[in-house]
Amino acid sequence: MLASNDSGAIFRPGRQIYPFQWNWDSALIALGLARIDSERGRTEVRSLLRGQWSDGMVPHIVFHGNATDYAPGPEVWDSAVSPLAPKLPTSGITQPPVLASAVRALHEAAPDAAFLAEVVPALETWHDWLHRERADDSGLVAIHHPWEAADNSPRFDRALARLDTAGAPAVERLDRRVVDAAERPTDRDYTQYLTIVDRLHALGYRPGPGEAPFVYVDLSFNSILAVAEADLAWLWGELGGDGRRAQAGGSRVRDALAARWDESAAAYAGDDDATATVDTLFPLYAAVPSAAQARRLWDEALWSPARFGPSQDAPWAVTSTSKSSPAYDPRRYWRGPVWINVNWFLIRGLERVGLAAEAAELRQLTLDLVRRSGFSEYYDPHTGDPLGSGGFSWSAALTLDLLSTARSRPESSIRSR
Ligand code: 9WN
Repeated sequence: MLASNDSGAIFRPGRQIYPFQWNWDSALIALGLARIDSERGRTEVRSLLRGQWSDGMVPHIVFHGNATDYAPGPEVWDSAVSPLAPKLPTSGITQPPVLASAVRALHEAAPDAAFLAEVVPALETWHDWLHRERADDSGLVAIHHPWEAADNSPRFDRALARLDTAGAPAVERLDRRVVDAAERPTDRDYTQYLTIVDRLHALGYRPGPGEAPFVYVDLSFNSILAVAEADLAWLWGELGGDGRRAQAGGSRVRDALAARWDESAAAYAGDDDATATVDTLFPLYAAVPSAAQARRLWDEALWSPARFGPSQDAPWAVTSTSKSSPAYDPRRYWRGPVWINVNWFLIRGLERVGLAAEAAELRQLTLDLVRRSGFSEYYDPHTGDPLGSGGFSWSAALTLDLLSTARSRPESSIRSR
């Protein structure tokens, strides 16, 4: 399936809807390929970095070709408006920085010092850019568009409602030609997304202090950054270089995430505490919770039938929004469905905090879901139905990663099964 999405230089994220290269899709695909085809994984990383801006930002989409079946396309983004943009057209925003973790996985599977020398400095400038351009007072970094994290997640509703969308650009919905409208963001969502793009474009994609039309401190983005900084410091160690900035950056983010622990919710407080989305569990990925907090997060939130875990009427987990939230919408994109990448992040977090049996349970459920419904973009938690784009690359690549890490479990645990 992955081979059918492969142009040789980039993997398209899905058989449908997405014809270009997306940032965290490519990183997760490269990570999943690490043990299978590390050379192809390295090509994916190189292709993505061709889109890096001169100030360090690695954009959320790199438009390698001229496909016309995606909106908003390169002409809307018009990255040439900024002198910082590369020649290759790109979007003007970024996405969760998984890439350093992918490069570490590639290096662990098949060491290649020349490749590290080529890409590690680029990762350093991207992470440094995030702390510089997106700094928040608390030590975390902010996102400037819902597309930098999880599009229509209810956690962004309140911040988006504050936008003035008068004079918004016309919305073009090519996605709904191939996917049921009920599984995608609404036109109102798209009006807000395009309003932000329009404003950011007018500011050359580099808003000054107080100018960004949308600012949100996303826990998923920051948790991914915390892990990526630690991985980058490790990569500098392999290279014999100086990983001190990365190490310190990662620790700062982890400490600031730890301060968001909410004792009454057994989860972390997001920017909008009225919404309960899976974002509030993400610091688990960065092993932020203490042993006692991790236990409560699993029992009372992640695996709770009333919240994110499997229940009688919705046996597939983890839901992207809590089932007890009024915003829960089980088929609409990031407002309820199960995503394979979310499960993968949480499995890795459970392993990191030592909840091995719980990690194995979620891994098994995730593998059962793809066995039942194939490699889809997301899934209905009630029926397990595949939703969104079919033939979804990161769902396949992360399945490879889950399978290969299951195989490398200690002998004793394999024998005792
Ligand atoms: C907008 C490619 C991307 C993912 C995002 C996902 C979705 C795009 C869209 O698809 O976003 O960037 O058109 O909906 O939300 O996480 O990277 O798979």
